[in-house]
Amino acid sequence: MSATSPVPSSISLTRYLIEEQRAGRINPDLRLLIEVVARACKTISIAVGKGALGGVLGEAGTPGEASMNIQGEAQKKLDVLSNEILLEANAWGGHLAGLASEEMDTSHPIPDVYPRGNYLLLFDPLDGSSNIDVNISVGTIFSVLRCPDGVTQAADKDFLQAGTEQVCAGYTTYGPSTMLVLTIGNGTHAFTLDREVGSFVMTTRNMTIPEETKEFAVNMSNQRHWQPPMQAYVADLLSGKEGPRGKDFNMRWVASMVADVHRILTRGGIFSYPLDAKCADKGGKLRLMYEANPMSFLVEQAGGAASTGRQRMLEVQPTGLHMRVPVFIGSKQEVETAVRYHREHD
Ligand code: AHM
Ligand code: MG
Repeated sequence: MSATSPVPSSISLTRYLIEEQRAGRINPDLRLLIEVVARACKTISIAVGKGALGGVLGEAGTPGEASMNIQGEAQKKLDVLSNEILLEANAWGGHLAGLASEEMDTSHPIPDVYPRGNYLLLFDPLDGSSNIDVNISVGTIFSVLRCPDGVTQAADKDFLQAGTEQVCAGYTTYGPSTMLVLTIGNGTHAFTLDREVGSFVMTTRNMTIPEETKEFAVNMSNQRHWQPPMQAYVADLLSGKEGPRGKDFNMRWVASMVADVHRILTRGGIFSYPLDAKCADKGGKLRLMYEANPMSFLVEQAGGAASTGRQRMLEVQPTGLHMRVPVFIGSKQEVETAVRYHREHD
């Protein structure tokens, strides 16, 4: 059972942020930044929720010629729309020195007409977008860094900071309910969107991931492409009670990282996207700066762990905005076990 604590009375995201500001844990600019991202996520939630009625399903671009992002992936209309919503919402507030997104080749400057601030915002505007057209949960992931001193208009190199430098991270999951899960380095907290009132309300303070688990998440169809450590690790998971792990494991795979990590933050588990023969030349499938790092910060703040299999995720030094990494994230003891297999089966 998860040791998460229920919230006694209704605390809106705004109230939570004001209280954190009064306690000296965030400043007004970071508070504004989080409020603006949350507002943009509400707009994305409305677009996602309209589904086919909103005319936003399917691929972007012209028929027969899909629009591609820098990753070489076909963009969905909702990928493009969500990216525009986040860019537009964040450009004018004066809290940012630059933005970067999964959907854009290079970082995005703040237009000259607007003041600039001290923060850098990175996001995956709509993660799991292969699930959009089949009405399965998708989400927005974001990470906030400080802009290096003296820089007012950030360039790509200014974003290349290890995950330990994040001052805030979060995601919104657009599922049966829309939830925002947030950390400013003082625990991980969940807020549920009250659709009638239009505000996020805290529903779990201090999410806590059980240290042990009997549940793993991986795309098993890649098994034949995995490297020896992952082969050995999953073989032992699958061997159940009779095997060296001494217990039966269950498996779940939504193929939306946000949904899979949300389940793990709620009831424990391990999420993995290892190196495999298909993605080894790129370094992995998932992106460090706006997928793995924010999720790792959230999971560590909830008592879990996150690793590449060989290094603590938050200590990886990024070499590019779209750098990819192998990912093992979730219940502490299980992540440590996966890391041990990497040491022992190299
Ligand atoms: P995306 O950002 O292009 O949506 O890709 C990331 C997604 C993750 O949400 C998910 O864990 C993974 O890709 C699923 O990959 P696969 O389809 O290989 O199982
Ligand atoms: Mg993604």
